[in-house]
Amino acid sequence: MIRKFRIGDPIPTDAVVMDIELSEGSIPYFDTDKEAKELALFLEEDDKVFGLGETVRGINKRGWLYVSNNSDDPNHTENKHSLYASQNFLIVFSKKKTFGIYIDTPGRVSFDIGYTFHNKMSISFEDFDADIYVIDGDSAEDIVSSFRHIIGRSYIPPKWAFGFGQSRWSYLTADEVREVADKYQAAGIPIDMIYLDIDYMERYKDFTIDEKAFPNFPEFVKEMKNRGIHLVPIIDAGVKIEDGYDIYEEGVSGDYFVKKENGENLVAAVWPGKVHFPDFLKDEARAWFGSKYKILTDVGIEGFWNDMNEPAIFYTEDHLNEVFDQIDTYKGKNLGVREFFGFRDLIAHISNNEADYKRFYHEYKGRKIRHDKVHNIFGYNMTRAAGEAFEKISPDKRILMFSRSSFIGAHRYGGIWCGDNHSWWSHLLMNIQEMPALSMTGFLYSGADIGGFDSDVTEDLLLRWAAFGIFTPLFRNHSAEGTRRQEFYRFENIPAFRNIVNLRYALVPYLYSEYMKAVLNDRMLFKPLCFEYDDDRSSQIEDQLLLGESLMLAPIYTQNATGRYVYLPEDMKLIRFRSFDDYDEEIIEKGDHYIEAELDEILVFVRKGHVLPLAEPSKGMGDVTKDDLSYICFEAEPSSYELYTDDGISRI
Ligand code: MIG
Repeated sequence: MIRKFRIGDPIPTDAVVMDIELSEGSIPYFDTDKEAKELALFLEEDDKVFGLGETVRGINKRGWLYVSNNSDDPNHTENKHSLYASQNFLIVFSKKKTFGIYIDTPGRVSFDIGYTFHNKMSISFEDFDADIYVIDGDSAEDIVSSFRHIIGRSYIPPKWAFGFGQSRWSYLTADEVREVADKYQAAGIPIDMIYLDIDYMERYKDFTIDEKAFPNFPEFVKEMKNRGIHLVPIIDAGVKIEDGYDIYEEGVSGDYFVKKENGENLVAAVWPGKVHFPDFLKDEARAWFGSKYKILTDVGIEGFWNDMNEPAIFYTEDHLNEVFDQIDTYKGKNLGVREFFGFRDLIAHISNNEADYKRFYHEYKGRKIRHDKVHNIFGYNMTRAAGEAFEKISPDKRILMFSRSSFIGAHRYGGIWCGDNHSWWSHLLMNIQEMPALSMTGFLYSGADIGGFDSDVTEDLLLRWAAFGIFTPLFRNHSAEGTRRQEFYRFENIPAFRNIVNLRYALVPYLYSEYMKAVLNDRMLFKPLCFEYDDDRSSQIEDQLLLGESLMLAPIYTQNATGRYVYLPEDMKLIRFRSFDDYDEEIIEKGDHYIEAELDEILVFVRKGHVLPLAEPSKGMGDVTKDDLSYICFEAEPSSYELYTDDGISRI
């Protein structure tokens, strides 16, 4: 049962696609405090809280303060309150009561979940204007299904996007990209995608190609496709200000950019230098920007990733001028310590500055609205621009799309990747912990940068991370310019990487089938254990997940570990894969076990009464067929598994 309540006069977000009548009366479960702009809930000792999508910290969100305020923050440490997403759906979970709540507002919301007071959850608002959906149901997953039903069906990528993708910020030329393809193919590691980061563009201008570094791009796209590799270019939110650059000129003449109070286009700076931001909230601007993706689809591109769409701002012209004026007042002075810190902070806070988000306006549904009031739906509407355009540009075929910034609603148009993580063991754990919350909020085609984006990776971390990454729909190895190179073929134990990636391809029939069933039936792909098992221990497990109907995962995420403790809520069949066709099966009893796993072994637990279909891996997704499946079963018949298949490319 879903009840909808309204506080104040909310700005619509288009997150919910179903019309639900407003309920009268007060919001159940919570105390509404208008003065404090707060909804408060007493938390019982054993209440757990799940959800909120992409955030820091564990699967159970209790004990921290999360703020929905989409931020380009490349340090996802535990002390942070905001990442790139605002996915305001959560479930309060206990034996006595379990219910869901969705807070629909494009503005800032804080979720103090037992942070200030252990037994209090407080949801507080900058502006007390929101639609609140309270969702009851028989089980946690039931509640998720009801929620997912009202926000509309999750995005469906082309099936080839379930292959492996290699990426790096700093593939500077077509030859460098060719070399990556050559080396993967020489190493016998299947690969389906190579991602193009900002370096493919002419001076970082959206929808352009650097002709010197990537000569005859259409031919290059074809050449790679003939080798079974899709090139997937990045698109950034900012449009370079440059006379003669058609996208910029069209944006100006069409009046498609965000404006300052005085009506001038905002001047900000990102990778291209000075840019204007398209007003993705304005229908015409969204349609215009979306139509530009055709420039690349026309040359054979079939997938994109949208970046910098919080939006990230290195600086605005106006703020920079203010900073310089302020610096002048410090110059030549004997600075006291406080003044010095003030001076230092002034410089440190130039990028993604709070005040800058109040300097510009959108034209949204016929109203002029200051950016900070709708900040969290900016990236969503960039992804929507692409998604809406793809329906016209490519009415028959699916196009791959995922974004950095997100808001519920964007899940209908694309997936997300979890942004600039680090090559840290703790971020492998974070990747594991983010997946169920992303399933809850509808972002099914998602994953994190395998191996970590920033910092230098090590071979053991990359092996363990890949051994988890093969289970996430988006399976992409991506890293930052300046860090240790981390393509799999660069390491000593190439056979281990080959076996891991091969296993991914062997798993595709299962992964795709479970993915599609989750999309079509509004189900979760990744689940916390306690969504299926009602014992107390299951509700406390923070490092094991259920994946689809058949599998439990217990990834190893600590350095130098040759095994880990695994909790089994029931008997399961452990499959120890050394490669897709070299594995042992062992039935493990319910309870706690220390399970060994060498660096080149991958563990999968098959649940009782369930089936894992496996394919022969291949050189790439082009060859993965539904013929010749083998089945690993635990007290089940192969025929009891409902395998979803389709042509993998037609829109449905
Ligand atoms: O300011 O395009 O999260 O994946 O490699 C950095 C360069 C901009 C941030 C993205 C990352 C990408 C990088 N981008």
